Amino acid sequence: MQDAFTRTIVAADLRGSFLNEQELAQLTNLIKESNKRLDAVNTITSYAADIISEAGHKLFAEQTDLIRPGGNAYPNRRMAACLRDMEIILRYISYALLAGDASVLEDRCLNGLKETYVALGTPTRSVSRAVQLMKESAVNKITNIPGVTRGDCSALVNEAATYFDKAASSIA
Ligand code: PEB
Repeated sequence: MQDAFTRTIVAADLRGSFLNEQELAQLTNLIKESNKRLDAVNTITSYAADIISEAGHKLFAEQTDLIRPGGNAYPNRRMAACLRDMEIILRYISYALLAGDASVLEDRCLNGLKETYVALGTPTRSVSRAVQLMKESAVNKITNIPGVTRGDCSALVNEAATYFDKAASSIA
């Protein structure tokens, strides 16, 4: 598992050189913008239940077969497993956003996940859609954090979106 700092250091060490100007500038910017990052992570963390519930409702409204007898979110045991899976994926995305690096998400969550769903007979495209719907909800929450002054958080929102996209495309 890496973060933006260790990733940069590992790359510099491989070259056997000091951090270059560009690397230092990127890390300086990361520190300068770190309050926004923490606010965003805090938002995903504290609104996790809402994000999962909103995305779940949309998924089951779009794909009603999932909740009918024989569907992959029927009966309650499977529904619970599905919501739990969404929570696990969202949790790893929140770690990646904190770290500024996707490796924790890739190594500890996505590695082998698609194969697991194929083996379980869980429709991978539906799980992928669930992740996209969580992205929509999370991006909305991050851009409208109550009690936090509105500023330019587009870079951070874009970065968060890349982690959701990575998860969605690795499962699809
Ligand atoms: C991945 N999910 C399930 C299982 C595992 C995972 C390993 C099998 C064991 C179990 O049931 O606990 N576990 C999960 C995960 C990590 C992990 C993400 C990451 C580290 O360790 N059903 C649907 C939707 C979808 C869904 C499309 C979006 O209709 C999911 C939610 N996952 C789902 C379901 C099961 C499951 C298990 C229904 C139960 C499958 C079954 O028992 O038939």
